[in-house]
Amino acid sequence: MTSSNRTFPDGFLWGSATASYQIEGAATEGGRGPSIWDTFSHTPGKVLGGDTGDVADDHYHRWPEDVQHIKNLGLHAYRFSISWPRVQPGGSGEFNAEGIAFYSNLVDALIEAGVQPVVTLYHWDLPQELEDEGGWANRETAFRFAAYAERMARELGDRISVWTTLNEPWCAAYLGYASGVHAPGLTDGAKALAAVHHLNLAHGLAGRAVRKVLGPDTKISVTLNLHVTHPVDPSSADDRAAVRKIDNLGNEAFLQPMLDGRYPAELLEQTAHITDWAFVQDGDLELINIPLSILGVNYYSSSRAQKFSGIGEKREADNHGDGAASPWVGADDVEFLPQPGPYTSMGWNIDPASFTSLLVDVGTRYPGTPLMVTENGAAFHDTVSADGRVHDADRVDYLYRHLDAVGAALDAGIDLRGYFVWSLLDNFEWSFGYDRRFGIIRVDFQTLERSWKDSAYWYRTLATTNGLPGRDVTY
Ligand code: GBH
Repeated sequence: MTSSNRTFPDGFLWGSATASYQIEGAATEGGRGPSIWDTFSHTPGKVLGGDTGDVADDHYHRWPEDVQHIKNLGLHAYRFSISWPRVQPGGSGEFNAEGIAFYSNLVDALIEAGVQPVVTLYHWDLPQELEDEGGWANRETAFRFAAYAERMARELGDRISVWTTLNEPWCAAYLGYASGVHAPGLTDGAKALAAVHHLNLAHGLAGRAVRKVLGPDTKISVTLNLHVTHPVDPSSADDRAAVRKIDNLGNEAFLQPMLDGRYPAELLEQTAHITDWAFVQDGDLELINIPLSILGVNYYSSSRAQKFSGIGEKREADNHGDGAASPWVGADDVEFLPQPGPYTSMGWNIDPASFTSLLVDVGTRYPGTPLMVTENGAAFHDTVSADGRVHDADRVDYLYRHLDAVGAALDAGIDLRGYFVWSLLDNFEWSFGYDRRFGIIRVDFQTLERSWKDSAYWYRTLATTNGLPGRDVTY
């Protein structure tokens, strides 16, 4: 087998990632309550092909097999999320012992297999009862979230290696409440900005609650999908101003409150015609600005923006179709131009160089906060070959190029502790249903059988040797 010369530091954490609604299924079993994604996916027209997470990968029943796959892949860590409505069906009050036992058993099995559990407390499946009271646009949700986090800390305790409060609050706020392509499907910019703040508050309150139970050294993280947006014309002040607006909404709205204890004045100014930000109360920023043990970064693609001219789109190319509202609240004078490609089957531009610059930029800006790549990966139109296997050379190539980009950030001196491939399994890809496959393990959605793609064998070599394998290998 050929290999590149790139090796990773000793102790670099190799993992894979999933999320509860995308893999578990068993939506009405074991005392689970409904989440906003059950409601959304069962609303006609919201998800491609009418797909729902009712069965998904049936991980709720097949988790022992999935833990075996994780072990056989040689992974050191597994990032999964807890379904809040499975452990607390209404989002407040009564907890559900059966749901808690499911995660407790999973955690025990992972540890038994030598795999560190990395938990995400919120990967978008809000209990529907909380949405009925306003969801993330309602301040109270942040306090409910902290109570749920505290209970999980008591139940799972020191068995958890890293506690991640939120996955991609950008998506939860803007895709859920502004563009409406994610649950709960609202298109209200003011609510989306309130959701931004209440998610930030939820992060701070939950991190504090977990540390109150398990001690101040407990590893708390958050996962952000940081946006790399390039100006169409870097020499144009207008285009650079357009990119700053996107950076403020996409990155600074989370980084600055969480890591610096403030909202940028520019963000408040550029959205003043949407909201007065009165939902930010005295003391909130102190509550949000907790010490972060690790900053999780998800990266898939980059974008290109300029001052609005009428030739571009108000949102990035993401195959959601024309006419969807923009997630970029108040940025009416900004437009996105298509990237040059090549693309994944999500229509996302493949741009590993922007991954390096993102990691170097954020790592340089917050030198005291170690980074972890909590998601990176690609959907392609996998085909099953005559030998019954998926020879996904395109995914191997994507992973190779992005891991080389991670290596370049390490070479630049960035404190980067690990990498989690998205995803362990093909799964429910949100508004695209089962049509887009991100797994390194194929799932046959008829039989629910799992089978390793070439990328899984490739990733096992990486995880077990700590060296980047070449791409020109067949398995
Ligand atoms: C992650 O989201 C999720 O954490 C994970 O659950 C999901 O399965 C995975 O990635 C693959 O999608 O055109 O305005 O929508 C990534 C979400 C995708 C959000 C690209 C921003 C482009 C902006 N990101 N998207 S827009």
